[in-house]
Amino acid sequence: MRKLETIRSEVILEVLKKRGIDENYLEFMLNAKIEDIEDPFNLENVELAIDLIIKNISERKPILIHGDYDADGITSLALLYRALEKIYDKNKIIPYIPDRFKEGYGFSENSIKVAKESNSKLIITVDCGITGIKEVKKAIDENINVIITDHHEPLDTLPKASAIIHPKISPKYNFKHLTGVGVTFKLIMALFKKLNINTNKLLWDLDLVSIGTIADMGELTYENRILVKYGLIVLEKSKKAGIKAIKHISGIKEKVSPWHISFIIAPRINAAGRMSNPIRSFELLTSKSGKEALEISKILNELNIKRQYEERKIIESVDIQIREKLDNYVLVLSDWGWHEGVIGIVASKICEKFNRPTIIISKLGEFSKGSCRSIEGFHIQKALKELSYLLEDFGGHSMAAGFTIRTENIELFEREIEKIARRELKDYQLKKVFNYEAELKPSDINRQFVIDYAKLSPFGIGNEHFTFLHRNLKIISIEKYKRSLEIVFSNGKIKFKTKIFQPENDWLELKVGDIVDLIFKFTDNFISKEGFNIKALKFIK
Ligand SMILES: [Mn+2]
Repeated sequence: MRKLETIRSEVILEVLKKRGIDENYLEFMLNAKIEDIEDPFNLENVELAIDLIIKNISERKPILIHGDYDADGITSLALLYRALEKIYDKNKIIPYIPDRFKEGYGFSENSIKVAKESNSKLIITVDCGITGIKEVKKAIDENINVIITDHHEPLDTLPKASAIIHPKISPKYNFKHLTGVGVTFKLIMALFKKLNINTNKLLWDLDLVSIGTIADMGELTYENRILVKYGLIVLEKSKKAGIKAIKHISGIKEKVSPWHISFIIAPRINAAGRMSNPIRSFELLTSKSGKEALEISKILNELNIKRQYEERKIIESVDIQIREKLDNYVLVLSDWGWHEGVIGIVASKICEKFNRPTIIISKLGEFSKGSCRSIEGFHIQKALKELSYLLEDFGGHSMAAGFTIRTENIELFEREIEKIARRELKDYQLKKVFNYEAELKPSDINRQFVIDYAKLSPFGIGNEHFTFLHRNLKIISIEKYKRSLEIVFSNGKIKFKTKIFQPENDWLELKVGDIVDLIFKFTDNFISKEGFNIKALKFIK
């Protein structure tokens, strides 16, 4: 029998208890293995789907695989392509990613044209399609079968596809929070099992699953926790030319953590779809050539720099609009000339900073595009659904969504969504609070603490880093940079280093020698030679 991991650090057990994590789930967190993921055949319609795939393969028909332009959609597509390539002629697998600017999000009608031209009789969507009622009908009219695999919120009516694979419409499937790439992974697993192919081979593609899951903000609980945990190990050792190249070009030498995915890898993969053609990122993740992969990585790096520039341009110009609207529950900000490819990231930054639902609308002409990010307690996709009479189309989840709107409707939309938010949210939910989960005392900090805390990784959504209060920390150094501050605290025994981006005035007034009580979180690479790396949230002097 295998030895079970446990947690012995008292202060860590205290926080876990507060979070409502019982013994069973803790045991799962610490000990679950890849064998413990759910049976893919519990997904509704999966048999139908794989029979159809096998039929098309045995008839030697081309298959069009339809992805999406974000990191989840691109990793999903690369994953499916890599799997099909193992069992089928790769010239017969036709990858398709819609153009964000011309076609927008979702199952694209244009893909049906491409399928027809290539004589494909089957389209498989990944990370999209659940709202593609019209498009599926069109495909059927053209005698093309459609398999939809998706994880976005289903509407009341589902498309009449040959098979829809979606955890939320699968009563037997327990875990509802797979992202697009997770659903794709399960479809492939089922397919390989059916064909009696060893599914262990597929585990080497979990690096893609971890990238898509974290980039798409999938919660890192249950099955996602296992997929990401193993995926991070694969990322470390990945033999994929594309993964090696992107790590090389962005200078990642250390252990890869969720932070690296969120802030380094995924932004580069996303940059292609935001600023240019997303197919480049797909090519990167399916490339067999180190030279080609390095060239693509360089291009992605440049596109990422361009993306940062466009983003900063909006953030700097939007400041006055925000100040005028700070009494609102929802921040609806709109203007001409905002780059459509970056409005989602801008929305998430502003949402995070002001702690309220944020909608950024880029006015384009007769129609405009909006991107939304929300906070706990306000289901943004449901709010859009309520206002669908004002929208041309919309889709998404509780915390993030997107839509197209007639430019003349923006004002009315802003008034109406504000009303919904005032009905759904209470005033206090808009206030940023820095509650800590436990007080960390110098006596709590020892080897056991460090070992136990690391066992709980990967941290992220659904498994947040712990928030601690540490009293009487002395500031031993302060470095000022253009956009950030670096402060090192000490409790006499160990040092705590933090970076503060765009620090508010109170932080700038701190001096070396000051003694403060500090509320902070640990960071992904929380341990270093000098001590702990933390994210300081608030101090009390
Ligand atoms: Mn997705």
